Amino acid sequence: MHILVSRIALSAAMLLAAPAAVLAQAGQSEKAPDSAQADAFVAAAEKEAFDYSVDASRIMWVNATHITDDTDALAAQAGAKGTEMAVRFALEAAKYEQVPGLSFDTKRKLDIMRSGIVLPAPTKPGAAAELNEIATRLQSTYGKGRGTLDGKELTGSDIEAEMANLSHTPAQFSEMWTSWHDRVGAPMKADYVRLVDIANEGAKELGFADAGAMWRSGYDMPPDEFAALTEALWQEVKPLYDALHCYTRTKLNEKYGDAVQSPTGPIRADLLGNMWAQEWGNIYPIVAPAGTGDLGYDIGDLLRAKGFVQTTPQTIDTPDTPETQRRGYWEKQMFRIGEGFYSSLGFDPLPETFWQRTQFIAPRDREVVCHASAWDVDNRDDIRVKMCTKVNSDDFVTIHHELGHNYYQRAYQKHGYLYLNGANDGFHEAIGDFIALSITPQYLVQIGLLDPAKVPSADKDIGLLLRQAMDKVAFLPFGLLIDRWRWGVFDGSIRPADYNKAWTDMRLRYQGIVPPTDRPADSFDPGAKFHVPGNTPYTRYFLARILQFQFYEAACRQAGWKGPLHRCSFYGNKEVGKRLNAMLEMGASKPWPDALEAFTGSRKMSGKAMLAYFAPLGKWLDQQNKGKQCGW
Ligand code: X8Z
Ligand code: ZN
Repeated sequence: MHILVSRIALSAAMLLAAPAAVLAQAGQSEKAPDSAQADAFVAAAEKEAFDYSVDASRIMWVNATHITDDTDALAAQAGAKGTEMAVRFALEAAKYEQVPGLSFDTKRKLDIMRSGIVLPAPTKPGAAAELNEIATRLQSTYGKGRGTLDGKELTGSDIEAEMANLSHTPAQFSEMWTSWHDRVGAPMKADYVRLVDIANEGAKELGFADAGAMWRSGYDMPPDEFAALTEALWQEVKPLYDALHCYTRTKLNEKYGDAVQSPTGPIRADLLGNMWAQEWGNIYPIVAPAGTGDLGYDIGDLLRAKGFVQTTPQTIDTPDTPETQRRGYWEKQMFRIGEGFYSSLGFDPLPETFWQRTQFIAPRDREVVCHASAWDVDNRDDIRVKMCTKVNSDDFVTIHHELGHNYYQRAYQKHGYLYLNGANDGFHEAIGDFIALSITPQYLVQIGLLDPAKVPSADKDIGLLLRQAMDKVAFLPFGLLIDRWRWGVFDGSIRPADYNKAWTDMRLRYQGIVPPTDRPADSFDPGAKFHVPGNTPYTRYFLARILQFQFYEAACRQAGWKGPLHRCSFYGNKEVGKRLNAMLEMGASKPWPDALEAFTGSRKMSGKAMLAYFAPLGKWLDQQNKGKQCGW
């Protein structure tokens, strides 16, 4: 999580190193500060933040890959130092904002300092420390979380994989879903309530209405306009989601019967192949179109057929173990395939340290945060991933996602600290996903995973699109609602007594899903999703779902692709790589519409590319749904 961890900790924490000399100068001088002083403040702040971030990233890495009380204490301490630094910078930056004659970059960097803190704390003594102790405890609690299947405990990454295993019964899905939400989420509630109070107090001191308003202010437009933009994008794509929901509900009803899944109303959340019902691709076999639905391959099966073997706790290394039988060997090879895609576009190979320092699989002997993240530890070349990889299709895609973060980080490394970021956070999340849209059957043939005779014929197009839509389209309302809930929590319209009810209500309103079991009023189901205890803003993933199709459509146009959009792969296209790199290199140095224009020619985020990609499926779904009462 550089992005997740470092950048969060960093933006909160790191931003902050205001050089004492500069501050004294600004504060003591009789005259109002001038633009040269503003420049000096920014330069000194960037240096202090940069140095802090390297130390802090190392501490956060050790904590996330080796959770103990001691590493929690160290991480909380480092986080507190960073929060204090970031708040100090934000307050100082405000003093320079009105100075006449500021350069574009100084003004932009002052803005970033003012609003780029995920969890601000008030300046009163002890507040940053308490906030960071809570934030660390929440993240580690999630990392150590367990659910059960048939009464036996499973880790987070194991239970996530089991939710995708269609041989389980509805009762087993319900047990996994309920145990995970009860055991992981519920104990976090008191900490979360306190965290919200402190962060809001911090946001107010910095001149924001609440912490949610700060989150909405990082998009080169007023926060209200940003909220309206997300709503407009959602309305654009919602009809496609509604059609997919309707069709999927019919198929689940056919498979499980009325007693498990009613043919009308909401869908049971635990039947969709994913703990959070955020992506539904794993139940593709249940919804596949009759006759032409069998795509003939699953990426996990293809990997296994090529000899990729998933590491298990029973996999033992000894000095004599051949390399291909060592723990993590095959998972590492999956990353080699991902690297190969980026290399084919002309990006340099990953550094040797990537292969030495990445956590490829869950260690056997200690607790870790398994949720995948990409890190840039030294803001230079020490890029790595932390993942508990499994040999399956989801993780094959996630590897491309994480590597997208790492290549982005490397592309913008020449900038000053405050520009070491995506054009906006949605861009950072979209890069690897857009690359992964190129994992077409033909691409799988090119890299030797799929037999050329098995490439699905044109009559399988609807199946291919449906398989993608189950992941991409199904995600949209989930991508929106996590922060809609947190925005409400931060602005006080959702009170602690109603946290869970408001969450369940929003899951119903946006996604049309219901929990498999009644939820006690004091449960805390949001805590069972990593990004809530991990304090990672989530609207970025909603934006990324939209943006990745804009990037993909542009890349396929650049590549001169003439066939159906979803069959396009720009693997090996150096021209696309060059143009992509031009956007990535910009980092956060320009407003995001400039970056979007550099690669796509457009300055607007729009659902049109996504709708164009899925257009044939949209028509087909409407036919399937004829005569059905859609909605819930
Ligand atoms: O958290 C992630 C990445 C790390 S930035 C694995 N994603 C979201 C999630 O898992 O909820 C990628 C898709 C959405
Ligand atoms: Zn990501």
